[in-house]
Amino acid sequence: MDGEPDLYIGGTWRHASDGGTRDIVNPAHGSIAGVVDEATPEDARAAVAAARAAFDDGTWRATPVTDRAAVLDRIADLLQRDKDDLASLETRDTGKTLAESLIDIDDVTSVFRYYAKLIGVEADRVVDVGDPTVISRVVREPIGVCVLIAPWNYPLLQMSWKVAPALAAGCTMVAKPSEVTPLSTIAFVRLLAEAGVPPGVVNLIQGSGATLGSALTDNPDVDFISFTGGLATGRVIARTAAEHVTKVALELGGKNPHLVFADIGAPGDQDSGWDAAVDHVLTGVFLHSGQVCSAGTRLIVEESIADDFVAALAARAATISMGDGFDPASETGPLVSEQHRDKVENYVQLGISEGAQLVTGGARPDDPALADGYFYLPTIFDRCDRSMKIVTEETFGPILTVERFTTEAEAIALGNDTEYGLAAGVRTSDAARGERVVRALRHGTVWLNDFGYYTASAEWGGFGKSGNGRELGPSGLAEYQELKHIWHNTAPTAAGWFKG
Ligand code: TXE
Repeated sequence: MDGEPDLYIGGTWRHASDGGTRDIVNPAHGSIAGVVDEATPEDARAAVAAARAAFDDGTWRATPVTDRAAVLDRIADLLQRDKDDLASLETRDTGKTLAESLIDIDDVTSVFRYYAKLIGVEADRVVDVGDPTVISRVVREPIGVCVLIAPWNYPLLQMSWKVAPALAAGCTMVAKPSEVTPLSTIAFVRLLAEAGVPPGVVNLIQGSGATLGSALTDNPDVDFISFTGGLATGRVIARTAAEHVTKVALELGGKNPHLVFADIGAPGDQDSGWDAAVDHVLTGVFLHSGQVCSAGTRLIVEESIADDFVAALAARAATISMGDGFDPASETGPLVSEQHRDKVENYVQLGISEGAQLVTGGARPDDPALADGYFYLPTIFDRCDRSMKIVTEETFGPILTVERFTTEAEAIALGNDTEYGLAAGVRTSDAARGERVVRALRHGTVWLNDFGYYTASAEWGGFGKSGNGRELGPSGLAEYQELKHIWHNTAPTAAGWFKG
């Protein structure tokens, strides 16, 4: 960045082969946050070739598991050593609050620690084939060369969910952060050699997905593609990869329902779940200005409490403090780019024209201090229904839609009535109902009386068009492994099938 080479190919930092660069924008001010090299398709192909050569050379996959785990632990140590710098880069690049960026770096660290431990306790499976002279076992081997494509909302976090298990499994890889937010990933890759990752194992390119995409995904040297991003891009990647029968894992966002039952109590009741429910619905949709794949963007609330609940939410939404992520008073930052704010504004106009009732927001803030950034007010639409695109399409902005129900069955049907299936929330004080509803919802993560939390040791991923495959947990490692059945006959005799 800023004169330093930003492409890391075969263990060497390089500029783009045609000298191209890209300005990176700080969305809180519309100012330039840095200038980075912009790879060409030839650079991307060189990165894949370097990862292929490093995999075929076999050094990393032959490194004992305990040594690989030690490298992952060292990466975690270095992440903590550089936590403040990495978090600052993330805030400059994405606009999110520094408090959130610091949490992100802790979460990134946990992912490396988790896979360092898991790889150490994974065991091969011994299979009894009924013949004492045969040793039969199923072993795990690295899948090979991985292409890791990450989005802009949680740049380093999403990349770490891919890099950590890929390294643990013994794979080699090409990482491509979003061209909108590459800064933290560049700094992170600089730590890897220091931690002991050999040259060629992790390669880094940056630039436009549209330009580099086919060099990365239409490439017979690639064994696995892990992608997090939008549905449209995910479809293109899946189609392209099919040509080479390359395995693909996709995390494509969601349109996540948050179901609130009237039994949560009432405002002011002693020990009522009301305040917690209002707070979690608010946080679930407006954290990071709604730029979260699991944001609870659809409030599905029981009719008898709907008016009061929406009024309580709107009152709190209007007090959310927006600003530069470095200002400790800011509770949320801007949208990531001017282009993305245009998209969100178009959705708000669409919601109005579809007949949804605008309760609060629906505009840019009028604070002149925010005029150069890409800020947008927390927005709530009431009286929504399933015919509206604002209810069915992912807006990825600070927009909450409200639908109402009268029966449990209706709430479940609404919660499942989406082409996505990433995450859902349920609020109820009735434990039996809670269990019934969470089992009936077709989503990859369901929170009961909570919202938004995850852990490195539990799987993350979606049903339906939210994608396929899982990140985190044991399955997040298995994505980067092939299974091999080894049949070893220790006392060979003739098969005896053919008589001649
Ligand atoms: O995503 P893209 P965009 C959703 C959200 C958002 C929409 C579009 O609704 O408004 O997607 O966002 C790379 N081959 N999510 O356009 O294009 C790209 O360079 C290979 C949900 O920013 O999917 C970047 O690194 N790669 C989401 C990454 O794909 C390609 C988070 C994601 O960009 C490519 C972000 C191609 N042909 C947006 N085209 C989530 N699941 O959390 C682009 N890329």
